[in-house]
Formats: sequence, C-alpha cells, structure tokens
Amino acid sequence: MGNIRVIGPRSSGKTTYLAALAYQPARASRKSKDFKVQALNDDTRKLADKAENIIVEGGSLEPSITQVRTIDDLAVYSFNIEVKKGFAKENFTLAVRDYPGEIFDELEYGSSNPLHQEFLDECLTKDVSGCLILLTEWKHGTDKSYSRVLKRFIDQMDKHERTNDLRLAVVMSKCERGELWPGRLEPEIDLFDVHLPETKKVLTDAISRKNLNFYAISTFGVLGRNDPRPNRIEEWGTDGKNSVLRQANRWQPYGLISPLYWLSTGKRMSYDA
Ligand SMILES: Nc1nc2c(ncn2[C@@H]2O[C@H](COP(=O)(O)OP(=O)(O)OP(=O)(O)O)[C@@H](O)[C@H]2O)c(=O)[nH]1
Ligand SMILES: [Mg+2]
Repeated sequence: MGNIRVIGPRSSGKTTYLAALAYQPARASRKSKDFKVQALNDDTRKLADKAENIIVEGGSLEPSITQVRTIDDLAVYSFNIEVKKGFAKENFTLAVRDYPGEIFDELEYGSSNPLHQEFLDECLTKDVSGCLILLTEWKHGTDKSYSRVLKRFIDQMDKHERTNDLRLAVVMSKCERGELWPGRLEPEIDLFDVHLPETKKVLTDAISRKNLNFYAISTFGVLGRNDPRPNRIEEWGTDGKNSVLRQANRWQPYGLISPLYWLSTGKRMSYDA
C-alpha cells in the first residue's frame, strides 16, 4: 500500500482533487475507461459525497484548516486504483492524507505553531512513500516564495533522513487555465522551466531524479477533446476567488492518476490518465 501525503499552498485544489478521485466510482460506467477507482473506507466515501456537491451542483469545499485542530482530525482516504496497461490491468492501493495549506504556506517564514511541526513530522515518517506537492500560481514573486518554502521542506526531509527515499511528485494544479493548458503535455519543460525555474532548481539540486517528477493536473478539465475552453466558472466570495465546474455533464479531469501511480509504484505511466 502506497502511503501518500498531499501538501501545497492554501486553495491549490488539494481536497477537491481527492474528492474527485473518491467520486470516480459513481461515474465509472460512463467514462474514464483507462482506470477505475474504488473507495476503501468511510472517510473516502464521505469525501465522495462532498464531491457530488462540487461536481453536480457546482459547490466548493471549505478550507481544510477549519476541520483540523489536532493531527488526529486528519482523515485518511484510501483507494484501490486499477489502471489499464495495454490489454492487462494493474491494481495499486493508496492511503492518502491531505494537509491544510497553512502548513505549507507558513514554512516560508517559519511557524510558531507546534502543531505544524507535528504535521511535518508525520508527513516525513519512514512509512510515507511519497508526497504530492500541488503548486498553483506562477505570477511574479511566486517562484521566489515557492522556492523558499520548498527549501524549508527539503531541510525537514534532511532532518528526517528522507532526502534519498521520499518520492516527490511536483504538480501544477488547475492546468485547464488557458496559459497552462498547452504546457500540460511536457510540464517539466513548458510549465516549471518557464514559470517556476527557481523552484525547480531547488528541487533538482537536492533530490535525485529517480525520486522527482513533474506533472500537470486539472480536476475540472476542459470542455472537450477539441474544445480547450476551461470547464470552470470563477466566482468572487468573501474569501477571495473560488472556482466551480461549468458543465457537470462534460466533466473530464486531467492527469489525476499518473502522479499517484508513480508515487506509489515508482513506475511511470505511459499515458496521462
Ligand atoms: N480552476 C480550477 N479550480 C479548482 C480546481 N480544483 C479545485 N479548484 C478550486 O480551488 C479552490 C480551492 O480548492 P480546495 O480543494 O479547497 O483547495 P485546498 O488546497 O484543499 O485548500 P486548503 O484546504 O485551504 O489548503 C476551490 O474554489 C475549488 O473549486 C481545478 O482543477 N481548476
Ligand atoms: Mg483542503
């Protein structure tokens, strides 16, 4: 069983991503013939119910921090995922924990909250096989701030002696956005080299290539294979910008499975499911 952690800045789409994954079974008969997801525990099924609200009714999740007071409040989502490999099928099982974005953001300048250290310690224990790091911005200044945060994270990996045996899947999320969508096919070159070069350097300097890969995902996706308009509507709420799905019946997320497959097995998938 691959034991995975999902980290990244606030609002980068971590929980929505896992919710979409948990919701896959409900739509498996209609689409996504390349893979099948099965929710294995109650936490995951509850998350799938929330996903229905996002996907069918155009809702949005509340920030994870509101539900987390101690480390025991963190749900463990577990999935069995079956991927097609040519004519054969391969199964892998995952246990995933999703951290509130505050823990990532506050790494930049250090945090006085002891709970945050507890989270990091938990994230870097030996039985965790990989981290999915969701990044989401590329505007001016972001590269600096992400690279500072990741430097701190790598220091923490060092302290826990994980620099040589923890896989990092570094992801640009919400890649249906017009400026990013064409770069999804070669995310390392067309997204990270172009928009986040310092961040990439911090990672490649410290982590061996066998434990580091770059991905692009979009939980919302675009309207169709030949219709690259984002399947998304933006709304402004009290807490800033939120996005909701535009057409539920055309929902086709992009790239959800490949990073998880690699994190859990160490093997690359030959297509971007
Ligand atoms: N455009 C776009 N928006 C998305 C996507 N996935 C999630 N969002 C939106 O991003 C916002 C934040 O999503 P969350 O999943 O709550 O983000 P989070 O990373 O879990 O945030 P914290 O729990 O606060 O750390 C919501 O408005 C989502 O609807 C996506 O693929 N594309
Ligand atoms: Mg969240």
